[in-house]
Amino acid sequence: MSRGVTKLEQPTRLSRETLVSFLEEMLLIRRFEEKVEERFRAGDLSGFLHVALGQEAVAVGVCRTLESDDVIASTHRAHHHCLAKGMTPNALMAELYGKLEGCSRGYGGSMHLYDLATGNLGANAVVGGGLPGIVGAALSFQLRGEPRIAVAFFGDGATNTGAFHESLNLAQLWSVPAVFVCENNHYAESTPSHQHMPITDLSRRAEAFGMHCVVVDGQDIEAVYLAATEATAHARAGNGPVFLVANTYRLTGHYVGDPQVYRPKGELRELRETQDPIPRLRELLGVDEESWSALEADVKATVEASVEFAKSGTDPRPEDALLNVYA
Ligand SMILES: Cc1ncc(C[n+]2csc(CCOP(=O)(O)OP(=O)(O)O)c2C)c(N)n1
Repeated sequence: MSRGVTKLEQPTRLSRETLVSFLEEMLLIRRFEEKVEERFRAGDLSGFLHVALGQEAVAVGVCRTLESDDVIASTHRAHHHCLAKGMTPNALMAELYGKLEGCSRGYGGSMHLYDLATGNLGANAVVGGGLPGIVGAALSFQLRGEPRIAVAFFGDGATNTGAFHESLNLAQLWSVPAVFVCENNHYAESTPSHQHMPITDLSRRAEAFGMHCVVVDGQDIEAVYLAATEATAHARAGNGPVFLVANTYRLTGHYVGDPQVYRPKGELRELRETQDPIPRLRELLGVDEESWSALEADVKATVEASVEFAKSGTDPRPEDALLNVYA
């Protein structure tokens, strides 16, 4: 697979205004997650954290094609999806700080982020765990005759789970309005995809079910947006589910603190130089230093404000620890 950044020669198909707004949103997610890493290393945050540096274009490109009452389900690597679907940085940061003001009232943390108000059915620590619920949500939209769609995000590793195959099978059989977005970052934890699956072309996973499939360069946000527009329109029009494969790269470890000894020497540096969706879009738009600094300042202010909001939040009471525990 080619890793070179090909300079986009065709004129952009989206307006400059739209692309600038994509750039702003991706930068906010990037700086937010870098801040999360920083606060985790400083000992402010507990738990286990997975960030999605490098994968922002998939989350933003797909979520921008959704309506507010469409729903998503995410994975253990969920911050970018949550922000792109409309969760506020304050609600997310407060959750990571374990505060009542967090999206899951401080009971969930990074892998259990829920926000029904923005159509977020939740992050999920179980690999492949979000897919069955998305089929159920899509089935309910179909049965009620609602023009809504349900979108599952998951990694390449998840395509090896039984839940993935069962979900795609039923989704196609029942022709539900679902889009399955595979963020193929070429690794499952420390295992490169060629060591965990016998095929390289992930679109073939969809062939087994006769499902419509779209494959896209996940580092090119304009391409992601256009591919997602096609995929979501297909599902919304009642033509059945779609498997959307976004080929992307994780420009960091599997988890915060991962020494990444499993990567070939030089891989990370090369990927950061050639596969970062943010400089790629900045270059396409020709954003000058002055505009970039202003953008950075805006984003920084939002991220810092979220940290202040989270720090001054309310700690859950120890006596409420078993609230909402049913089993
Ligand atoms: C059912 C299940 N099996 C194993 C794990 C341990 N685990 C956590 S993340 C991960 C890798 C997932 O890889 P992928 O789906 O490609 O997502 P990525 O981490 O690349 O975003 C594994 C195996 C788990 N959480 N759930």
